[in-house]
Amino acid sequence: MTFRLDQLPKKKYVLPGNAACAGCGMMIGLRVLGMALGEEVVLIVPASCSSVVQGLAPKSSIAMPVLNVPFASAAAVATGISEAFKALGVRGHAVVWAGDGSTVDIGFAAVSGAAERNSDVIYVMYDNEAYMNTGIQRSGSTPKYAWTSTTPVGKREQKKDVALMLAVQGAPYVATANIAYPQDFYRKLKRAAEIPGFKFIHLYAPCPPGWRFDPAKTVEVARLAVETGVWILWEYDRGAFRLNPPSTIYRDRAKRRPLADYIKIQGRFAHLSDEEVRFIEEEVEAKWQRIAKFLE
Ligand SMILES: Cc1ncc(C[n+]2csc(CCOP(=O)(O)OP(=O)(O)O)c2C)c(N)n1
Ligand code: SF4
Ligand SMILES: [Mg+2]
Repeated sequence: MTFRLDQLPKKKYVLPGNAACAGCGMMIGLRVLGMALGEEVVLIVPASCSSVVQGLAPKSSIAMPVLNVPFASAAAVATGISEAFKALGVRGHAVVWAGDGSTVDIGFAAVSGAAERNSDVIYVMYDNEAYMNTGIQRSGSTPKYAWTSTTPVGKREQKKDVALMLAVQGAPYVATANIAYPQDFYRKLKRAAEIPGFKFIHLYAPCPPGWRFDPAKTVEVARLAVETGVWILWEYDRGAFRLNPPSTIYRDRAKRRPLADYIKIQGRFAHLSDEEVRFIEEEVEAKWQRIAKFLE
């Protein structure tokens, strides 16, 4: 199913005047989530930028029911909400909207547990690649070499591929998405809503202050991640693993833009040597090779 951006629903579920920074990628993603699921959703939000920028009820900037929950509990709370919906005969989706820190680190046991129970939950992890709300600390999802306030000379460890981990665990639907491709994200949310059981969407969401780039360039940075092959759009739909456009093009390394185009635009990578950039390029290729094994 393909459709134009102007064919997406017009109603706004994220209201103006919220406290997000200019150019916040996470808020672009949340707007799309509202368009796709806004009428039938309870959002479960662990501590994060999302829980802060929404403001206080009754003047919250999120026009959807929101349950703000402790850090590690989001997936477990969502299981409870979805079971309550079933018991009461309520039509609706329990949707977790969580950052990378609470998902890949502190809350991962609950996430993996919900996947094991196959709880009827849509879990969206918006990935700004650090603990942004508390001052840009590195998370398990921060990419190697990136500056954060706790990795002043660059992170030394690899980024966790949490989506692939959950696909391997056997969750019925797992996908990656990117805020520069809202139609793709919208379609994936709609698809997730059709499938019973545990669904996980890993959304790439740049953060201008945390990644140190001009807030006007959020969508450009997000698009460059796909065009350089750093971010791969794929979905695993009940056993079928496939790439999604435009990542289908970038499987061919020769078609990718040079990685430097992505690196040079972000201050968090300003300290990298050319050798380190070449090294990351090889790691990007290694990730493609890993994904390719699932496509065979
Ligand atoms: C158990 C616990 N530890 C630490 C905190 C402090 N805290 C609140 S938000 C946050 C950062 C969350 O990072 P992430 O999940 O990536 O979301 P982001 O802020 O990037 O949106 C932290 C560490 C907390 N609220 N609870
Ligand atoms: S710190 Fe980053 S993720 Fe948090 S509100 Fe600002 S731009 Fe958004
Ligand atoms: Mg984060």
